[in-house]
Formats: sequence, C-alpha cells, structure tokens
Amino acid sequence: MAFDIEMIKKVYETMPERVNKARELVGRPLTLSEKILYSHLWERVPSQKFERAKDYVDFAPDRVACQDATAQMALLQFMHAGKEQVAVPTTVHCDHLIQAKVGAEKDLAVANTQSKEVFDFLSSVSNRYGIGFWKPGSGIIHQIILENYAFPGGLMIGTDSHTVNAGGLGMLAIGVGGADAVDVMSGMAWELKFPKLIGVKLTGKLNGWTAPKDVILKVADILTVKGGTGAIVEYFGEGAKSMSATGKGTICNMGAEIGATTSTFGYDDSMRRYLAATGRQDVVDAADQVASYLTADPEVYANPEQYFDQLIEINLSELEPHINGPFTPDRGTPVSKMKEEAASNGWPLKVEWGLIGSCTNSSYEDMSRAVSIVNQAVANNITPKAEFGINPGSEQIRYTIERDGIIEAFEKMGTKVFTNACGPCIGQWDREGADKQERNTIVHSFNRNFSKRADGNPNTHAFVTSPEMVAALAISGRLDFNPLTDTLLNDNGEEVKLTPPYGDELPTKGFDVEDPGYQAPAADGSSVQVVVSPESQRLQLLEPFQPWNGQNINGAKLLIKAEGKCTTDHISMAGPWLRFRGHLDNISNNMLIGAINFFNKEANKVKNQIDGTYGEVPAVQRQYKAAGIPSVVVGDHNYGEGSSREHAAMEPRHLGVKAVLVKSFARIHETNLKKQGMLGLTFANEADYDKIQEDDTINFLDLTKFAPGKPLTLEFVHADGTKDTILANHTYNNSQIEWFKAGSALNLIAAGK
Ligand code: MIC
Ligand code: SF4
Repeated sequence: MAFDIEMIKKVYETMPERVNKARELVGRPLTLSEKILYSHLWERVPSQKFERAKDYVDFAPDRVACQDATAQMALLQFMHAGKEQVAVPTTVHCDHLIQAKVGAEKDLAVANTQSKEVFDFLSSVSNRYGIGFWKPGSGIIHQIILENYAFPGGLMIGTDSHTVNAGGLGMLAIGVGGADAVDVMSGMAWELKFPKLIGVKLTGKLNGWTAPKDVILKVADILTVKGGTGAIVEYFGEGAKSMSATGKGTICNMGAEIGATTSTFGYDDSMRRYLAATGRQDVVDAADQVASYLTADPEVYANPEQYFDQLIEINLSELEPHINGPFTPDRGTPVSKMKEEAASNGWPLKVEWGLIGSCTNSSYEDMSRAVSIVNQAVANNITPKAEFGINPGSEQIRYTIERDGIIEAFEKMGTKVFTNACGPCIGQWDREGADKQERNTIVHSFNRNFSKRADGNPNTHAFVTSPEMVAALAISGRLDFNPLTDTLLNDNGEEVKLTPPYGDELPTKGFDVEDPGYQAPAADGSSVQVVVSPESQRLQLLEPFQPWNGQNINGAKLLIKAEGKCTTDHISMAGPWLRFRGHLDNISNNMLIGAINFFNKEANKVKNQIDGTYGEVPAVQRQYKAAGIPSVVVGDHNYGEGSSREHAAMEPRHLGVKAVLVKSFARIHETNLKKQGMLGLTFANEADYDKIQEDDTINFLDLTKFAPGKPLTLEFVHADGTKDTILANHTYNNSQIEWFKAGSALNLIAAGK
C-alpha cells in the first residue's frame, strides 16, 4: 500500500469538481499544469481566473520533502512556529552529508560518525513533529520520493531545487527554500506567482544511443539556464508516451537547470507500470478513476500553440546524444560535433573519471543500460581508460541491481560503488589529487557542473551526459569519442565497435529490498526531546532577525559587485561547507567566497571601505557589521541560479547586508531573500550596473514609501563626490512587504499573524 493513500484518494475525489469549475472560469480547455494548480488552491474550489506571470496565488500543496542539508535550517525555523505536528505529510532524507571516498560501506560508517549530531537532530525533530525520516544510506531524496510518494496530479514542495524530479509521475513538484516549507508544514498557504506555460511536444521515438537525458540536454541548450524562469514545462506527444517514468523523471529533474518552476508529463502507461512495480497498485486504481483529469484536455495537445506561452518541438527520432558543459549545464554539444568543439576550445580531451548517479540518473533503468556498455567492454577485452564510480539512487535500487548481477558487472571493470547518496554531485567527493588543481576532464550523469562543484578543483571540466554515454566515454577515456561512429582498440589490439545500449525499464523479477532505511515518526511525539548543544559547531538555534526600523537605509557600502555567473554555489558553497548547514554563524564564513569581484576579477577579495585594504568577503562584511555599517551586494543576470539553499539568503541577512541589487534573479533565490527580510531588487535599467563603482556609498531615498509595483530610488555616491541616482524594480506584494517590515516571514508566523 502506498504511503498516505487516503490523502491521495481525497485529492482525486475533489479534483473533478475543481477542474470543471476552473475550465468554466478560464473559458477554454486546460493544460495539465493548470488542472493541478487550480485543483490545489488554498480556497479549495476556484472562484476566479488567474493571470499567468502576474497574479500571486495561494496554494495548498499535498506534501513536503526536505533533505538533510536544507532540512536543518528548515526545521530550526519550524521549531519557532509553535506547532505540535506538521500539517501535511512530510519527509526528511539524509543524502547530502555522505562523502564518497572508498566505497559505500566504509563511507557510510564515516558519515554516521562525523555527522552523528546532525542525523540525531533530524531524526529526533522528525519523530517529535510527525515527519517520516529516511536514514543515511536509504537513498537520494528524489529517487525515494519517486519510488514512494509521488503521484499523478499531486502538488508538492521540497527544500531542494530538484524536487521537480517527481514530474516523472505527473506531479507538479516544486523546489523551495526552507521558509516556504515551514509555511506549509505549519498549515498555512504557500504562495507562488501563477506560472507561464512552456509546452514541449515530443514526436518520434528515442533510439540507438539517445536517452531521455538528451531531451533535457537539448532543451537546456535551447532555453539556457534562465529560459524557464517563472514557467512550468509540460511535455507531451507520442515521444513522451514511449519513455519510462524514471526517464521522464530525468527530464523533469534537469528542468531545474533552465530555471523552470517545474516540469511535468500527463498520466500514462509508463506511470502505471512504475507505480505498480513500486508497490502502489492502489494509486493506479485511484488515478484511473480520474485519468482524464491527470492529463491536458485533448484540444490542448491537438493545438498547443493556442494554450502555451511558448512551444518547442523535438523529434526524438532525430535527436543526437548530447554532452553539455563545461561549467554550465546549458552549453550543449551533440556528440558528432564534440571533436571540433573540444579542439577549438582547448578542453582537456582525456577523461579521468566517469560518474553515474545523482538524483537525475540513478534509476534501475539507468544502471541497467549503462552496464550493457560495461559488459561489452569486459566481453571484448577492453580495459577502461578512466576511473568509474556509481551512486545508486536508493537502497531499493542498489539491492535489486546487486541481486540482478549489475553491481558485480560494474565491479569487474573496477568501478567504485559509492553510498546511495548525492556524493560527488555536491562536492562530497574526496577525490585523490584534486588539491593539485590540475586541468582535467570528467564526465557524469548529474545535472549541474558549475565550477568546483564535484571535487572543489576550479580546473575540473565537468561534462553532463546520459549514463550510457558516461560509460562509453569513460571506457574510451576520451571526451571526443563518438560511439556511433568510432571504434575502440581492445587489449589484443583489435578494433571493437560498441553496440547501442539496452536495458530493462523495470526489473523483470521485481524490486526487492531488505531494509529500505525508513523510520516512521512516533504517533504522539509530544514527549520527544530535541536537544541542540550550545557548544555545537554544527547546529545553532536561530535568533529572530531584527525588524526594519522604518527608516531609509543610509550610508550603505558596496560589499561586492559580482561579475558574471553567480550561482548559489558561488554565494554559499557546498562540499566541505555542507557540515555547517545547521549553524548560521559558522556557515556565514563562506558568504560569496566564490563570486568574482568585478573590479579585480578575483574571487573572495573585496575592498574594505573602512580602511581601504582588500580582504575576504565574509571578513570584510563582519567588519561592516561590527561598525554598524549597512551594505549592498550587486550582481549580474540570473543571480542565485541553482540550488534552493536559503543559506544564500540567510548569510547576508545574518551578516548585515541589506539589499541585493542585480540584473535578474533565479526564482527560488529571490523568494528566499524576501522570506528572510532582505531587499531583493533588480536594475530598472540594466546598464546602470556599469555605473556602480568600487568605493560607492548607497542611500535609499524612498524606502519609507516601499509599495507593490513602485520602484525604489537609490543614490550611489562615488568616491569623487559625484552621484548616480538609479531606479530599482522589485516584485514584492503587500504581504511580502510585511515580511520585510517584520524582519522575516518567520517572525510573522511566530507572532501568530
Ligand atoms: C544541489 O544540487 O545544489 C543541492 C545541494 O541539492 C541543492 C540543495 C542544497 O543546497 O542543499 C539544491 O539543488 O537545491
Ligand atoms: Fe543531491 Fe546532486 Fe540531486 Fe542535488 S542534484 S539532490 S546534490 S544528487
């Protein structure tokens, strides 16, 4: 039986009435995304039509998921909300804090010792408040969600940007910061600007070396890292039906990389098969009763251009395998063009490592298709040229692939099998030699490849591709190997051509597992003690942020003018810093240390306007704070792209930065800034970015008149006494302005407002 099946049945019972009402209000056939949104309104039955990209709407998500690296801050905040129990089904997953080094068994034991305090905290808070807890080693949050909790037509939020993975089962699953999760766990509405809709029509059928991953690598190439901002991507067409549910999950997962709010697919047979194989025939039976509500109205897919804001068409039969990177997931290169591209850009051609796993590609199907390539290498006497590592997505997958001989086949090739966890994908990789900072290339099936992300080495060129291509490239040891046309030399000096991958979508003998690693919460947790030691270096209880003093901000200093890409990895780096995710003061020592200073093109070196020296960003900011001087951060486009980590907003807030002024924001980060009581502003005129100088002092002229839709006026006083007055736009609505005034959204919840 599925978890929370009664809740799921209730969603289906209420769906027809709500969707029918919405169709009447909107006055035309509905997309799937609209059906899910309109059937999850806080007001229950819809009473008005919403305008896309304009109206803020209150929603009632069905469930919440948190992973260990973000759950600490989310739950520390939730503890302030004064509730006895979470209001909707919620789970916590331990997956980010486990380092990959020698292999699963030893690495997990090390993590359980090193992060014991954090795991114990998460386990006891979960037990206290009625939250399902998935222990370290149980798997990566998004695979566990897909295997256990996702259901067609549902709406969920999760404190991780790849929550969107659950779109593979026809959900709308959306990544948020911890403060948003706290709203929903506390029984309040969750607010989102009604998204725009991008339709992707998939014709033809995947074949040969092409995999679902290539669909999203192609879409990322078309839309770029910010092309999906504020939009839901809805996939449909014959090509969509021919893909597995986990393959659909891969596509939705990487929708985070184009900034999309989420992505989804209509309910189909692939979802029925996956639900049944993962023990949820009850969900299939319930969903089948309302099947027409779990996909768009037929008119929509017949004439998509009338219903979507943007339409993309991809013919799967013609799609080539793609290899995206380095340093950004939207730089797509079809395999046939790689020789040329790699040579003209001088990318290191030798592949040092091939890594298969991460939440986007760690399903049974992924492992079974990748191993079909590995098996060919072994059978043909080819010694792989690169090292190999895999992270299975969940204990259920690991157990099943071990039973089916897949692990053994990987190991024949010297593959390291790491813990069922994020591992190298988030810098939890103790890669030998990474500290030498040599230029090198790795290929992986993850979703992100920002600088330093996997091994901390800024010279590692990481390329994202499908698991089967990772296997082929790692075996050949070359980035420009094209398995469709090229041959490999085996150990006997013979030429061998690899044949295309094949594999089972689902295990023919069914999934199996001995201990999935789940801990159910106490039925009544009121007596459970949650202890945080005041001496802890890993956890720190939160102090409420101070409310706004009602005055204009005057005499603020420019902390940094960040140039170019500034993702949440640049603002609050992961890897070794993950251990401080529950300790705001300690983690604040990584604030913006990866951002490039426009004025000297260096990272973590900014001018201290108090004494004119140059120092590390957090250190300089701590001096401003100690001197009671406010500060402002200036940034470029798509600032805060990537992760949902609210630390990227809480750290500047904690250290006394007042405003972040950029050309444009990534959605989750903008909301995180608002929730934490910061000013997130955008240049009304982008060219004003060029006017900002290193020694600037900033005065807010009309913050006392802060109101929705009204730009703020900022005066930049330069060192020579001249001034530039510029306009800064913002997207705060009335209630968000209240968060700013109160010091944070949480301060309002705690005050019972
Ligand atoms: C990531 O992939 O960057 C992470 C680590 O999963 C983050 C969450 C985090 O920073 O904890 C995400 O994607 O939201
Ligand atoms: Fe974990 Fe990587 Fe997925 Fe983030 S993207 S949840 S770090 S596997």
